[in-house]
Amino acid sequence: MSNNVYQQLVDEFMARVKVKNPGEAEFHQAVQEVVESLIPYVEENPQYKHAKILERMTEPERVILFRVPWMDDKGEIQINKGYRIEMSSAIGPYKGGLRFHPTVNMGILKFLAYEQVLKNSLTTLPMGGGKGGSDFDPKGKSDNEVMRFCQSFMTELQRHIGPDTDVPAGDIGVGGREIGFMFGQYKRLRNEFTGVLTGKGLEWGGSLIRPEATGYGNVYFAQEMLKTRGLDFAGKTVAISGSGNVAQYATEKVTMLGGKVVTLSDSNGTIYDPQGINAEKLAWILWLKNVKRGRIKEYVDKWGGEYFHEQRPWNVKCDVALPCATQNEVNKQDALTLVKNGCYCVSEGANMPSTPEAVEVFIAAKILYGPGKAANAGGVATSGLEMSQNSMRLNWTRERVDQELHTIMINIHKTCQKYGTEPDGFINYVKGANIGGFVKVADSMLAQGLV
Ligand code: NDP
Ligand code: 2IT
Repeated sequence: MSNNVYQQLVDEFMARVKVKNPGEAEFHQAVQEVVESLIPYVEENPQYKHAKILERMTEPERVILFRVPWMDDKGEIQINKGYRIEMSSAIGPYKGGLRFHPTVNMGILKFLAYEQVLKNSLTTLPMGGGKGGSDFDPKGKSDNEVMRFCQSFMTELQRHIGPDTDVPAGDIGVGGREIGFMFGQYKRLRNEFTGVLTGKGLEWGGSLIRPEATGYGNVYFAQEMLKTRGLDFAGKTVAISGSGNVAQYATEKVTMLGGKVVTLSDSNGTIYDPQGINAEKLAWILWLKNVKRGRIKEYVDKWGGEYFHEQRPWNVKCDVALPCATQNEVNKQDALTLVKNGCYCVSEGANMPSTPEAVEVFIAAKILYGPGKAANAGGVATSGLEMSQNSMRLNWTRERVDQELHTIMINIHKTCQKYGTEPDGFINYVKGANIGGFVKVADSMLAQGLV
């Protein structure tokens, strides 16, 4: 079949998705990227076509939407929306993070849940896909306000989740503090101590390496990509965006491997430190972001370097770029600038940080480009390892979990290579990740009948 015929099938598919899911721009974007890879594959494998697997995967199994009322410190009543998208349980219980951010809406959570299904399949662990969260903004709230919100959120969510049903975790705005408050409320309401959430504290069922896992895993994936060209991180200049959980531990691992991280950012701007963010500076950033909950611009007062207000890191010259903040944070112009400045590897710690136009630039330039659903799968993979430890009521060592995470990332890279290598030897990781994640989910759906 010619490319034109495939394009027509993609256009028809997307026209239906847009009619059924109006106004959900990020969801449309995520689906489009996946079906562009998958429609040719499904045409060549008609068992998936006849069973309408792609159409079924694009409709969530269940969407839960609820009111979250809570009282702030002044005694004023606040109302937020709460969501859980249970996208697919084909290969295991629904699994995926919770995001608390004022931009959260149905389209954003459906895009994240959709990506999660394929990502979780790529890990090789038995996890379906889901995502949830709220338009609640933890910024500027007291610990007591965050606790009251989390308790109210969980009071409803607990009806719908469970260790064999749906296992949420963290994402933007949801870290150890929030998981603790939600776990406490779940336990109180259900009278059970189970692995219903991941990202728990080490003393109460959490796994070693889970806090590090997304950032470390992203760097392990980038390392595998670099290896295909005989390269490694030693002496390389690395630009990272964000300064939250994923960015922090990506910075740590790059530095451990001999690379130099020169940027971090938050929603206000970017810091640039040409000397590199070493272990001492990073320890201070962990305190700044996780304890003081301050802004990244405070870095330059303490350590020097430059602050670029309301700018992203992509104008800085680098060998490797790791976008670790949020969706659509790398646009076409950013991608062109990165490539022009000699960047040859982009590995996504965030979910869908590059716009479709930016992805096109990376693929056309044939640089190493690892999409989020492959490159950031280490976080959820280690959540899967946390679930295993909870089921066994055992705790594995740091070395063991790190080793398993590393092996999983190497295997995800191999899967991408298997399904994404083009006739000229170029590895199209977008295609590789989409097809590689799809096959197991699709075969499971075929086996389980029309459900
Ligand atoms: P955190 O809340 O810990 O940190 C988020 C960081 O990104 C902060 O520096 C934040 O800045 C910045 N950011 C958030 N929204 C925006 C925005 N709209 N514009 C600019 N900067 C923004 O979240 P995580 O580190 O956990 O998540 C980062 C990304 O990684 C997300 O895309 C998430 O989906 C993805 N991810 C996370 C995993 C995990 O295990 N945590 C696993 C896989 C993917 P500010 O403080 O100013 O808001
Ligand atoms: O996007 C993601 O993979 C996450 N936020 C982690 C999900 C999880 O269940 O650990």
